[in-house]
Amino acid sequence: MTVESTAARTPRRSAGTTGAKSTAGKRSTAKKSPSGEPELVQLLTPEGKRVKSAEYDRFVAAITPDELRGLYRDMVLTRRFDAEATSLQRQGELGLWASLLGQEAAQIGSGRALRDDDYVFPTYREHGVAWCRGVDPSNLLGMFRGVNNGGWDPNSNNFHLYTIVIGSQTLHATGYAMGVAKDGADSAVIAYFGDGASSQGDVAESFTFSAVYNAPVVFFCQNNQWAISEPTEKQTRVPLYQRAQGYGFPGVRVDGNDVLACLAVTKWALERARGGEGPTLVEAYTYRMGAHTTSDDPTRYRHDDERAAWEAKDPILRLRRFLEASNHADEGFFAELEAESEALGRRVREAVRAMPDPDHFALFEHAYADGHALVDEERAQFAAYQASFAEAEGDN
Ligand SMILES: Cc1ncc(C[n+]2csc(CCOP(=O)(O)OP(=O)(O)O)c2C)c(N)n1
Ligand SMILES: [Mg+2]
Repeated sequence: MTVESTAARTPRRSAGTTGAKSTAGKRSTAKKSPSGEPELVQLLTPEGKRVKSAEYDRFVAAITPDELRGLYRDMVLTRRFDAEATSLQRQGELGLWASLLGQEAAQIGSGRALRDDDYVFPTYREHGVAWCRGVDPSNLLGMFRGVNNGGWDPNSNNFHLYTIVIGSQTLHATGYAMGVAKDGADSAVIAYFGDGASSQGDVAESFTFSAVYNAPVVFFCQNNQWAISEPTEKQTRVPLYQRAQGYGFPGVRVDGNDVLACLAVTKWALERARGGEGPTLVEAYTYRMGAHTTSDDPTRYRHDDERAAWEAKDPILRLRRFLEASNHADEGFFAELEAESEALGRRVREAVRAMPDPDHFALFEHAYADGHALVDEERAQFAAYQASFAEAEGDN
């Protein structure tokens, strides 16, 4: 059961980790702590300290201060855009918005690991990945305003349209990756999905097919602890990354609030895909700081202290601490970025307000190439409905 807007559950006190004890097998790449709980791959602590990793350091060893500032800029601008979109919904300019607040590191780290010729299959929350792919943020808002069915050409940026049917894009990604392999290309495919989606049959099927066909696909699960009102422990009895083992490919849990770790782990998984080693499951352990969407009220099913605990692990704050401590960024950098953020907010606001309303009857176009009797009937019904307003106005 999930609840959006009409929840009546008792709020849960703590997200904790997933319910059952770890039973990881030998193919899992995450180490175990002495308590037996799985450890996250982490390169930056919440305090902004760099931690060494024998396995993953090589993927970020050559990163320059400029690139580190770039990751910070990506996260700040994505958060600013996201906040603007939430405000626009509250002002009635959008019908709905699904905020990524708290998930910036998972999305920017994995998004920046990709090459231009890789292909991305997102859910409806991947605004940070869209940013990395060069999709104009304003274009993400058309669908949420109800004026178009997508807003960008998927093939211009190798970034598929947002998918709201939970988990289905993992199948699209798997099929696409099987095609990439048949073409003999060395590009890779990445499919984003959530902890809730991991319960879908589509995801299980895509794991089976990608493993058996050795498809060059990375399954990037953002475990943000919630599927609307359902906590992760209602989705699984083992940590999600361990699911991969049963399908015959590796799974790893990464600190989803650590942009460096997400970058490194995704690069590793993409390298495997390109090298013909097949799929990888990356579980980015993170937190949905906001509501599921603007139609949801999370105070009905979770306590504020849970959010407060995750605020201490904020992905942007920890990179800022690292940049400051290592003298990679000064006050001038942060001030300029603040101004750039505000300019982005203004630009997006103006772009949304200027979006033209579509022709109402466009809704019926392209449903079938050669038309269909049912669509004709629905079009006629809709025309009568529209005409009823004109009559009502005439009566007054
Ligand atoms: C097949 C299907 N079932 C149900 C829904 C309704 N629904 C929309 S979002 C959502 C929860 C998804 O949770 P998760 O996969 O964890 O992603 P998150 O929203 O947390 O990013 C559900 C059940 C849907 N869109 N598609
Ligand atoms: Mg979720």
